[in-house]
Amino acid sequence: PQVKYLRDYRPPAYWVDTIDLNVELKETDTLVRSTLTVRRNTDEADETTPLILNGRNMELMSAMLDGNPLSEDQYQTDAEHLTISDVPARFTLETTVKIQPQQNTSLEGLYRSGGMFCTQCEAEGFRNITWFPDRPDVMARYSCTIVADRKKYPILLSNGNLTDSGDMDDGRHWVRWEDPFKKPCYLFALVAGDLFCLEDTFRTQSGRDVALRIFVEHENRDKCDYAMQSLRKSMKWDEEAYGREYDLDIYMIVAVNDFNMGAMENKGLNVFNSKYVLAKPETATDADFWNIERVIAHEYFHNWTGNRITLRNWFQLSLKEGLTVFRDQEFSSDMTSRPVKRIADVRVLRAYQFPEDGGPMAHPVRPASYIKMDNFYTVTVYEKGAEVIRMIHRLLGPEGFRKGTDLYFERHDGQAVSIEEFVGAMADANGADFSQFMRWYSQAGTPEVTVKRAYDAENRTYALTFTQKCPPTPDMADKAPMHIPVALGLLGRDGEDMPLQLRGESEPGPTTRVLELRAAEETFEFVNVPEAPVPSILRGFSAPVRLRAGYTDEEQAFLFACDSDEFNRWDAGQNLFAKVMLRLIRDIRVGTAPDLRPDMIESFRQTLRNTDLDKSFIAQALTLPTESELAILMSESGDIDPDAIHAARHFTVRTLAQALKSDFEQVFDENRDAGPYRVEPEAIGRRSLKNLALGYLGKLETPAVSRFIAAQFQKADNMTDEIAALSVLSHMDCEEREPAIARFYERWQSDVLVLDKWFALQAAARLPGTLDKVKALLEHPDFSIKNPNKVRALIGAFCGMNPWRFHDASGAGYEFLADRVIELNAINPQIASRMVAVLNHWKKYDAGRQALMKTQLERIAATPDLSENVYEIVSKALA
Ligand code: B3K
Ligand code: ZN
Repeated sequence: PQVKYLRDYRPPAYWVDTIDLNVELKETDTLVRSTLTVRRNTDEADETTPLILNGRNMELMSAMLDGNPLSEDQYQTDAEHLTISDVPARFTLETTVKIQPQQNTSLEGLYRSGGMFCTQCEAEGFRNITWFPDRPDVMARYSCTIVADRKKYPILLSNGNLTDSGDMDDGRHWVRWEDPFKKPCYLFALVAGDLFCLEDTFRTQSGRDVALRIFVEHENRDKCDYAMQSLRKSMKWDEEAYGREYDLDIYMIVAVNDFNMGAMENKGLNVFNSKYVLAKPETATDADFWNIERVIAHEYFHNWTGNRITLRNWFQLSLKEGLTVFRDQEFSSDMTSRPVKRIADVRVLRAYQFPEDGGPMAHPVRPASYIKMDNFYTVTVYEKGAEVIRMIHRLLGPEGFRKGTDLYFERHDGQAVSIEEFVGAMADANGADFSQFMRWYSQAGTPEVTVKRAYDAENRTYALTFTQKCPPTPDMADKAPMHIPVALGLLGRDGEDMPLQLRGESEPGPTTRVLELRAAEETFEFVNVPEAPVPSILRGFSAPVRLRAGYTDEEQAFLFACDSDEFNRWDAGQNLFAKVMLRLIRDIRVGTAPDLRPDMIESFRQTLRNTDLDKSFIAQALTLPTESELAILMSESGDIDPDAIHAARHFTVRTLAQALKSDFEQVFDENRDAGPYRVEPEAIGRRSLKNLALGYLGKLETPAVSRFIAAQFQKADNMTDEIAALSVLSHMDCEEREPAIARFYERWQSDVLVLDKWFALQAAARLPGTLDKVKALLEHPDFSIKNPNKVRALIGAFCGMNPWRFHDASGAGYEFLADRVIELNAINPQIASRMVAVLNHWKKYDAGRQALMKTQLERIAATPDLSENVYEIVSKALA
């Protein structure tokens, strides 16, 4: 497999100005005729430069240059390219190919999902549809005529505006779409099917009416309202927050069941995994609703950050993804609760991105090389990319940031650009210098920031000395210091923020200051500090770093009780709980009886019963670090021990449940839903807290408790409560468990999305015998290995969310995963490579588990016809 390097990038030799497609959809062979107008890029090429087009899995039926059939000696084809050697400076090229979408299980290019046809072209799927320079810097104007059976496919969609349509006398019909905006081919889309359409309109700030259409299978017609509402909110928010107005007269969203990712921002025609569209209270949880709003917004925001301004090459992916994630995070914060959203995002970053940054797949936010681009749609490019944008936002302030985006849109609309153009606009609009800051884009690894504190009572000064160090990663040994914004406050003994005055300043400033670290070691000195403070460092998680502040338990408990910064307040609690559990892990491993200190139980209780705090916040604060999060912490100082981690966490939860039983019962009662189900922050907060209490109570595992939980399950009138109760039961060895699982299936067997929850919950169960159950479920008639949601629900949940059972010392979990990866490799390489990545961290376990994981990685590596996707992950893991 060939490695592609950023440093090798050259602009294309030929531009394509227009492409006209004619797609004849049939049950077997689909015919695609494409007419390109091509123009030589004279900066890069001369008359000796051949035209090279990408294509694969297609049969070339004919090719004509300026209307003349190409003879055999004028062109060459191999498995991936069509090369035409002698071409004029401008010409038209017409090719006709035959493709087989009904056999396309990779879900890349044109494929079938149930009764419909749909496409997924990002990153390099367009080359499965027709011959084309499949790279994002070639931007063309598209027109597309779709021809298909009228009965089976009454709805025929592509990008842009519908300009013409007609009937044929053989029962087929045709529709013509034209997209007035030029775009790279990864934004092309086509959909054909028999679909229900929910319609609405949106009036833009300049007074234009945009038709909004959501297309779903007829049976889902009652599950589109929330998605529509989310779309309208997103459109309004982008006008208000960024001054960005929608540009076409129509915006379409199509929900499909078979989809590799969450959704795709194709111009004017988003294609969505149905999971991020379909919802009603009986079938979707609070988390589902929140995700729908977020993903709808994300894809909508791409219209400006991704589509109008697109990428020069795939290395720049974070230019659109990091920025668009930042935008959707801000949108969600405005729609819900800012601190709770921030906590949820940082949880994801630490649980997935930090390990990625410390493992074999570590790569900078702008990767320098790749084998298969699909492997780089990562938490680093997306979530760390968003953190980098957030730091720019922090350094410039909201107004400076907005000046920067205004300039970016003004300068680069209609262009394919690089990250330099974005940061350049930020710098120019504000007269700022981001040259050192650019290292965030080129250096992988999570920087470690250590803080030393010194209070001088006599001079009333307080000095903080920061040192930063970025660990080596497989791609780079030595790292230069980064430009790190550290938001900071100082708490007095009374728990209040102190006024902050740095040495050299004439008067105190605001109580949260942003210190900018630039050197490997730096000291900041505060003056007029009346007493030794407790510092609250990295407020709001102002930089994606690991902080080593050397807090005592008492200081952490103090911050957990008093910090005015809610993020740091939550973080102090998590750090304290994690520290306590890491000590328990040590005790368990050496055979000491574990014990929980009464002051920890008391501090937990005070937060649980605190009526001044937002309920969603309390639920986040009292959700203990997960087994996976503890594994990450444990790996920082030795081998991960999944058994001891499970035992310590189980002990902690159970001890809290025993000690605070009546508190949990009371919290449960006080937070029952008063009226009908509503997706509103206050109601969501009550449900989160109520179900948190239920989860703790479940750990008591008495017959009375299991009866109580089963009763909650029976009574639930919404999916949030129903699944919460069932998932508590799923971990319990009680007589109510099986009947509840069976009843859930009977009730929901016709709803594929709800069944995903049913599969996932059984796979995540901590009971012994779970692996056998998972294997049996592979044979269940509602399971299909060809459907990515089902794979994620059953295989993903077992291997990713059930670390104790997956890492069973027998190695049975590893063998199971490898079997599935080998099976998936032949069906859907993108999904196979996502699944195999669970084994990336094999070197962090004990020698026995390491050997077992390595054996399976080697078995996968030796599989014949290994896809580039899986090869890249496995070879890096084994290196
Ligand atoms: N841009 C798409 C991701 C495409 C994935 C290609 N393998 C979704 C998004 O980030 O909006
Ligand atoms: Zn995106």
